[in-house]
Amino acid sequence: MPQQRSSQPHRALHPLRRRFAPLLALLLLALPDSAFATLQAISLDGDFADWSSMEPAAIDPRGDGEPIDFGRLWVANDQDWLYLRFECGARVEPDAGQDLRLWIDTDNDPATGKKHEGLGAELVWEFGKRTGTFYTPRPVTLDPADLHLRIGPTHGSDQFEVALRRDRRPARDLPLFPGPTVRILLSSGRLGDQVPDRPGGLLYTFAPGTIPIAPIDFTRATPGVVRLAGYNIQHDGLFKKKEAPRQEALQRILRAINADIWILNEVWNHRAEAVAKRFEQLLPSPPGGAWHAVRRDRGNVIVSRFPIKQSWAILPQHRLSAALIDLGPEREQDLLVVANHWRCCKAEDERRKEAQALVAWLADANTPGGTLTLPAATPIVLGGDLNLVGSGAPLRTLLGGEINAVPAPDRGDPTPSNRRLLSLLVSRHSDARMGYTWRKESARYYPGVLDYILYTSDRVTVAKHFILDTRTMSPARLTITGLRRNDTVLASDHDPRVVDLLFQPR
Ligand SMILES: [Ca+2]
Ligand SMILES: [Ca+2]
Ligand SMILES: [Ca+2]
Repeated sequence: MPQQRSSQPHRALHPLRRRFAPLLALLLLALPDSAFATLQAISLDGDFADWSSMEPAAIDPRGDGEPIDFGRLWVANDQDWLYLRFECGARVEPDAGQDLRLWIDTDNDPATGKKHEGLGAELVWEFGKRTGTFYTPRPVTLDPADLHLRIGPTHGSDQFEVALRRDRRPARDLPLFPGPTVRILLSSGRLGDQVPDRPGGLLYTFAPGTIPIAPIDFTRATPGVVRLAGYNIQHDGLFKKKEAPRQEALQRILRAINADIWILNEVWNHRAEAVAKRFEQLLPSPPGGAWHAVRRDRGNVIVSRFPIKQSWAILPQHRLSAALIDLGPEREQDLLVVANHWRCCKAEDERRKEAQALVAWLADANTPGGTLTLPAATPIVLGGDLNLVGSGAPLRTLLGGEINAVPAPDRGDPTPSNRRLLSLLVSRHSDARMGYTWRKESARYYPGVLDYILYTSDRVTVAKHFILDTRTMSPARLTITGLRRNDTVLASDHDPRVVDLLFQPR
């Protein structure tokens, strides 16, 4: 007679987990199966400062799993979203190359759903495959759009924040979250780690209440700011004259933002002069003013209400260029604007090359000699589509390390006190606690931050900043700002980023 087999596959224990098992059992006995409930304003932007005041809901030991070795897990909610943050002990890419799974028993009933570690999970999400299953009880395959699943960052990281929309009905009009209490578990493959490391996962009760989202209004922070916007206009979007609704949407967006300096990506087939002329049509200059534009690579155009003094191509055959902008007699210094549109998708090696070339070029600009030398501590702002999926190493190149330790010309060798570093600007949508600048349903990548702004904080102060996405604006706010719900989608597959900059007066 054949041996009876359990319907639930046996989970093989990692040797390290086996070693920790007795200690874990003791720890778990001491822990009550208490329900956590935390109402918290989380911004889904790949930055974790918004979690810093919270205690973790579960702590898994280090060294009991590989390659993913879970550490702490936090859970929170607001009126619209369930949020998770977790540490995975190793840098992994959210959309590939790992077996990270989220199990949620969404009705807190072990008798329904997919049986796993004491849960009856209605939802199983496989991050690396960007797909999941909803057990209704019939299994239904889901994609990220079915859940409005968001994850950040969307490049390699050793921790992530995830959001799931609470009001989703992923299949057969059944609610994703039918009740107030759920059980949550994260796992990593057959031999991997899990958190919490106990049957039944983490019991979480949605905290009642509402945290209003204060809209960021589009008026300038103060009259003295310089407003800069970065915008990938998708395939020469400004010039698709036959696409009237798109042109109207673009015009409403340009007028709502009303920036002084624009970093445009994907101006493939038009000269800088044509862009300046088009800007005069869409966003006319005041009397006596004029739009200036420069194009020094194959797709980026820098457009400015201020005169452009000089410009450079930074890396031949790549979309990387810079312009020195004269901010007028009332401001002490010129502004160096760097336009970026890094190589897409799998071209990680090319993005590394672009990051290294940019840092080297900035080091040259900040140091006497070489191909160019800027006046000491010239303010620098970088913007554009960095296409940062993959490892995230190119961003780390930009943000730190000796390669970016540039001495001010009059201050000798770099020391920690006189390094010029680039600061990363983390923004949210004007009307939502969301940080993505690109979102295409059912695409190969999760919605994420592809469009960046970085700046030298020693001579520049950021006075206001936001991402414009009309999909996350309320009807009332659309009316106030002169926009329509589908404008950002009609105009481009990317959202514009906006920043108000303050400079030292003369
Ligand atoms: Ca965040
Ligand atoms: Ca662990
Ligand atoms: Ca269940």
